[in-house]
Amino acid sequence: MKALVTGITGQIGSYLAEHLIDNDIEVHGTIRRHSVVETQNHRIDHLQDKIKTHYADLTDVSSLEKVLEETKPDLIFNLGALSHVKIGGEQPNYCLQSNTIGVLNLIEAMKSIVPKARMSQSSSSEMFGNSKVENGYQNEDTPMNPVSVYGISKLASYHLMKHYRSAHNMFLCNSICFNNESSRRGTNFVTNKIVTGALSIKLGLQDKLYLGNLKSRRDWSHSQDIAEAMLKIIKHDKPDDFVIASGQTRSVQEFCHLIFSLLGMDYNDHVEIDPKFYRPEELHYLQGDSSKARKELNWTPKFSFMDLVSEMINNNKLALENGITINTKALV
Ligand code: G4F
Repeated sequence: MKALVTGITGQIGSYLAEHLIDNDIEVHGTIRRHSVVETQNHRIDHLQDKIKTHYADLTDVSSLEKVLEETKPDLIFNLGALSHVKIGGEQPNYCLQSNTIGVLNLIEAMKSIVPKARMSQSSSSEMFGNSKVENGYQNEDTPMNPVSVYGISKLASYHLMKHYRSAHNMFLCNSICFNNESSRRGTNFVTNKIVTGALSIKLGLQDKLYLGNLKSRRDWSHSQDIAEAMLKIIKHDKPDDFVIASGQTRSVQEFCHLIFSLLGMDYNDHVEIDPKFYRPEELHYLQGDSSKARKELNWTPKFSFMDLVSEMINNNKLALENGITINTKALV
């Protein structure tokens, strides 16, 4: 069996590649041209002799057709995207091009070249926006009312998947992923910005950490658990949509308090609010109900929240102590 992973250099992509290899699946991944070639593959460097990478871009149909012709995959995982919500608002046209038109390009290329293949789209809990949540949880039936260009781009591609599935009888599934983190997370996402910021303060490398809205709540899982769910979703006996989440919600403030406390500090002494990190419109509350995936796919997360936090602290601490440069002053 052969898989093609777009976005293989990203956080989930790298865990998914490892998981596919462990399941004896041949792994191909697409990478884009990047001006800083030295670091672009750092999450998959350890896999270079086990996977094959191809240059392609979701916004370039001919490159997608070429890679599908060359690899003829059985499974396609679309993880490629502009994945940062705030940057999506700063580059709205590109966000829609890559996250929506890119998905359309991939589905159309798949329809003509490998129509019997299966595809999983990385859909996002950002699609829910601030829709009313009756019992405190978002599930597959919760109304979707996005509050960001990124959320809108993901909702449109979610519907493209559903439409082509029913109109053209294709095996297309949506993995509706809630926030997921690890020590491989970019430091411009809030969890790793806090962990690397707090560690740098502890090691005397900086004094303050500047953040935006501390009140918003997120449902944070480990990305490795999300990657494992994606394989179960695509291997299921029918194409369907599944929420993948821990089921626990915490505020950014609670996350800050925990990380600084674990490092023997009080976040009030170091964290300052900078309005430039606020979103134009905030998604306030996420807590996912993944009972459908747990029941139908027998999926359960392996990592507890504290496992996740410990891994993030320990691996980043090791990196900083070994002089590995980590950008702890993220711009977003
Ligand atoms: O870590 P974040 O940037 O993640 P966000 O926006 O929830 O998006 C992530 O999860 C989505 C799934 O729900 C994915 F689709 C998406 O690709 C991505 O992985 O921000 C989390 C929260 C927000 O409420 C933000 O306003 O943290 C708040 N925050 C407060 N200060 C900050 C900061 N976020 C960032 N990035 N930087 C700050 O300084």
